[in-house]
Amino acid sequence: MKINGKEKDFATIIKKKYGKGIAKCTTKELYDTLLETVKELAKEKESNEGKKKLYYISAEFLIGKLLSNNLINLGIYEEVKETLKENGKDLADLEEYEAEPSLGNGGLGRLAACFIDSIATLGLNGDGVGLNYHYGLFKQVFEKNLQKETPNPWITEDSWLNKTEKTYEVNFGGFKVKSKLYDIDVVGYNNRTTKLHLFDIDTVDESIVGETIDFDKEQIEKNLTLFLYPDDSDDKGRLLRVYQQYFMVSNAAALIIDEAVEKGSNLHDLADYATIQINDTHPSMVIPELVRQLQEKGLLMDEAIEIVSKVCAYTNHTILAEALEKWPIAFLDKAVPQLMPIIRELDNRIKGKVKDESTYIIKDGLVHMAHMDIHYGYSVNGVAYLHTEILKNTELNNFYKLYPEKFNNKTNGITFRRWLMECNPELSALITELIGDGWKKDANELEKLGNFVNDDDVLNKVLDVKHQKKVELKNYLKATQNIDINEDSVFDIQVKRLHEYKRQQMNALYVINKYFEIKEGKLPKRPITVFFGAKAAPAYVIAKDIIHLILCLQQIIEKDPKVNKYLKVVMVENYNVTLAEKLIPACDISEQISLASKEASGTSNMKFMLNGAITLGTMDGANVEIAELVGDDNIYTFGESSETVIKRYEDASYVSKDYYDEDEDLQKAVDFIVSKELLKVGCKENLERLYNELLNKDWFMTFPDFKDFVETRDKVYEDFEDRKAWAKKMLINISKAGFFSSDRTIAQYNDEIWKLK
Ligand code: Z57
Repeated sequence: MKINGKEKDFATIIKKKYGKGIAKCTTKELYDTLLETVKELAKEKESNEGKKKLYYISAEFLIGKLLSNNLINLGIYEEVKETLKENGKDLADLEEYEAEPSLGNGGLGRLAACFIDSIATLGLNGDGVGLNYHYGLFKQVFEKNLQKETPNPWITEDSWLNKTEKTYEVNFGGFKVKSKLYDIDVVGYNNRTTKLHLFDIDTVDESIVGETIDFDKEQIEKNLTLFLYPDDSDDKGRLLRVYQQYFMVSNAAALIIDEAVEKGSNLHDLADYATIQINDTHPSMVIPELVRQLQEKGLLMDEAIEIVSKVCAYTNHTILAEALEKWPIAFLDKAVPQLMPIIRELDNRIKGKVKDESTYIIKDGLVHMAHMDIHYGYSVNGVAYLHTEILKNTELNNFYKLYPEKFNNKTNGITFRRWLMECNPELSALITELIGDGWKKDANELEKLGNFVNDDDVLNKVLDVKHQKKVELKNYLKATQNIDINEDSVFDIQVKRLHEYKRQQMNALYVINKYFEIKEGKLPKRPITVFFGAKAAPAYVIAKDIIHLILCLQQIIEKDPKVNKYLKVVMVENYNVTLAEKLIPACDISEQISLASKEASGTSNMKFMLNGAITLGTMDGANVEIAELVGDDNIYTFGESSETVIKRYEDASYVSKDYYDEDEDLQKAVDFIVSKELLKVGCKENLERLYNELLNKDWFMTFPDFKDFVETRDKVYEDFEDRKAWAKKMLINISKAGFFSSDRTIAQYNDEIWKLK
């Protein structure tokens, strides 16, 4: 590898630094040195310095561990791995040593991370802007079959953060703070870099955090960037969150103005220098804040608003009402009083010209952030075809009627560097052996794999790779969580945040049903391992009850000698990006079972498909596009359509009890939640609450889909036994995954929204 133009090898660097060979070094010494080396290499790479720049502002960037990812993108992964191996060291140990920065909750945060990887790789002039949370998302531990949350520090002395000199003053109601900017260099797979800008303040006090994640929420100076708000698609709204969001966007706006002026902007032409992508409503206050800062620089209100409307674009990631932020005026008056007059002005302008009151920004004492985004942004996009259609025709129809030209779709994508090359080098090597390595730069080339669907030798190799990844997962879970797995069982996996609309509870009902079948002597042809991985928001009671149910089932089935040979439930602890990278390549069946219309896109569905898992899913989110691409023979879909579901909500006609009364199997499964057996290992309060919730409400309609789910899933297990036919399905899924590269998504954002050179 080259550093500052000179050829240097890792062994020489180590020798110089520690006066000994690689073989004699500790993991920490090796890790620290590689970190430093990668940082230096990243600095040498060029970034795009074009006139117009994209600022992707997001409250979350779930970047995951960076060492191996950076080695791959720098093109020195193999070299480093080999050198370590020659000296009796394993790169995997260094990977384990690295702390995972959990600066995101789930899909939305991971999407932002994939996007900056693709922005760097495509060589676009674009940066990420967010917050440097000291603890990120909580660490999940299980105790007595319940989720406990503990703090998860990730910033070590030598981290990926580079301290910069940038600092801004940010005013809150009654006090002000000084920001500090930390940058992470994002290395593209193309000799290019870009930056992730994470703002922080010096006064944050980690010592106010104890064993739990509770802390004094009053002392803003001490806690502003301490934690990532741990909710996902279920925003309960809190004052601290408003402080965080304003801190983020006020810094972002100042940075944007600074950088534009530095390049020669007179601010009247700011739209030629900057475009902002607002990731969900969390950064929406950037609209009034940018207006405010432009006024401070001497621009008049009219012009400031006009400029901001040419700069800001909004992405919607959900139709769940509780995730569309609406802040009480009182909150904003207290935290950011300087913004309220501007927000009122923005709202009055709409009230002066738009009749449809449902689109107003301020209603009943609440500020509707998404409404502000749509009126004052130049683009509104959804994240999958179906999602965008639902926005246009239902959820945001009143806005669509006002501004049809603003609405567009950008189906999500994932970076194949992390989600194939890094997590599955074996499959990557097989693909390259078959079609060359052009797919690494152009994911559409994966289509060429279609030529091998009748090649028995290739199909066997595909199965071999899958088996190897299953063995690797088995060994990893044994070593890290002391879990025993049968690698010859079918690996059926549902990993994602715990939310009722994602319907982990329906998956659990299936497990109960299977448990009964086995007890009655109806044995599956092959043992089944059902994996779950999920964190629940700490305040989301029912979500935690569902975790409780799954952990109790795990225990009961484990202890049942009649059943445990055929069925196993594994709820992995602390599901995160690192675990995703181990679970996904090992998966046979990808559970994507959200209630149709509710999952905006999903992105794990894409990662699973790319790694040769077959989807069992509803016609929701990006599953619809997966089905379209692979065809009916290569995906298993079930359940009611989004139209049916939407109608059912509209006429409020759903009564869960009716389904319960009709279906004996369902009844048995639901009743088991509060059976003697379960109450022996679980908590009465939690289990009864969950039981009642399902019986009396079942808001996400698991009962109507239950029968179809059971039948379809049983069919999947049956088909799995024809190994050749199954391998063919796997290969077709991999060959059709190219569309879901985030390089494609980002190219579309650029062509149709940002228009960067
Ligand atoms: C989040 O992870 C998503 C949406 C939200 O509004 C919030 Br808050 C968090 C997810 C969606 O649920 C997924 O369906 C989608 O794939 C992902 O965002 C990325 O677009």
